[in-house]
Amino acid sequence: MSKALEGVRILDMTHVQSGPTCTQLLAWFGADVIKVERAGVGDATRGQLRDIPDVDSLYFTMLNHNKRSITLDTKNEKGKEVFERLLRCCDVLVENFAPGALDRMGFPWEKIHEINPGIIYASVKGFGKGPYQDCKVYENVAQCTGGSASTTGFDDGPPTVTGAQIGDTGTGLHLAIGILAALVHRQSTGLGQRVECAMQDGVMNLCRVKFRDQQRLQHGPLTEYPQYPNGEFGSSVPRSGNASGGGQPGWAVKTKPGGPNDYVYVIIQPPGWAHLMRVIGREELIDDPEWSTPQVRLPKLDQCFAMIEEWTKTKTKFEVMETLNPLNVPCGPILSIEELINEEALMKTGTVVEVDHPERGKYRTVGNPIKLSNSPTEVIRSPLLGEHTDEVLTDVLGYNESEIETLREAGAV
Ligand code: CAO
Repeated sequence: MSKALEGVRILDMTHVQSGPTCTQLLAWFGADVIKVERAGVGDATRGQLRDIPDVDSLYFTMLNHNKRSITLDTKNEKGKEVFERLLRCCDVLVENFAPGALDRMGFPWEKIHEINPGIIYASVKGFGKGPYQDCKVYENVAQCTGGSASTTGFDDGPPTVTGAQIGDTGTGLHLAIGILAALVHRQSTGLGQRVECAMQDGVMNLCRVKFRDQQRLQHGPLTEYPQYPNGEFGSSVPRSGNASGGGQPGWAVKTKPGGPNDYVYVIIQPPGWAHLMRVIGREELIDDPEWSTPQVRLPKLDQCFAMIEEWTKTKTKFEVMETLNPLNVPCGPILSIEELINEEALMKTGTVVEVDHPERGKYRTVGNPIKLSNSPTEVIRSPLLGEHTDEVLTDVLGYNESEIETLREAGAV
């Protein structure tokens, strides 16, 4: 079975998390991803947060599956020649260096476009053009500068970053979408183009509903936020705790036996109201004019969820799920990472995968969350540093043995 992106070759100059997320996804779809790393050093994450001495970290292995690794010094004169050859035979260049790094290597976009007019040049940067364009940026900086931190957490607590890596992984996914669009565009024009996604912009896109609420705020309080009706609204969208971001109220309520993740998120929709009240033993509220419509419930959502919690506290989160789901009451148990990584159904779909690595042995990872019916993903272990240098130099770039030796002697590879 052929893969969706078979025949597409990616020159992968990415490191850490945002860029590697993008190229890993493209590799899962079948692209030939050649990761360029500095000899002896490699992607810094190979050595970060190591759990086993001298073995590539899980941080690295889990973001670099299905890639080939070559070591190349792109600042070395001979290395630049190899880099140029790579540019000629690749469809896409992806990088997430600090701003201007490729220009400093001697490869601005104009030169890259001249070398290969068909190549797509895709970058992640912290910020777009503006006062912060030269700044280096990591995940939490993006969460803070993209509107997420100011709207996450509880009203009486500090701005809070979220565990989901919306700055890094989120921007990597945005970039992958841009690359795919540019590949389609190239089919009719023959030309590559620049694809850029700033982490601040990617986070803002994921915070779209908060920009909706900012403008609603000019017309009155945000009635679905926990600050309504008794709290204060300032001039900016406040932190909304566990309130639902949509039009239906929701909250995380406690369940049995009371551990840190024994909670279930329950959403109250008008069609589920009667079922919910019956289940929790408050049938008298079904038609009570003080409770029966969303409008009258809004000012007392805290009481609503307190009543529901009285019932959920007597069940496990899974029992609540089993009871409420058939009644069309949307709910979701708070699942811990431990529960998810051991979930058999997720292993069957390939969303959780076990991978064997020659140096670290078996480990589990999150596989490709996007399933293509004619292009299933096979998760292949990440490459060791420079594992494919000779293979790529020979098979892709056409160097012979003595030429490779010369490159080695010059310190290029
Ligand atoms: N050969 C020769 N030189 C190489 C090389 C190679 N194969 N690969 C990298 N280098 C050089 C770069 O050219 C750069 O040199 P200059 O400083 O002289 O231009 C240098 O190595 C370091 O690159 P860097 O500045 O990108 O790395 P850093 O560790 O200092 O910064 C990061 C890391 C992530 C903050 C920065 O790359 C960045 O802001 N990237 C854009 C935003 C981003 O993706 N952030 C998310 C990272 S995931 O949390």
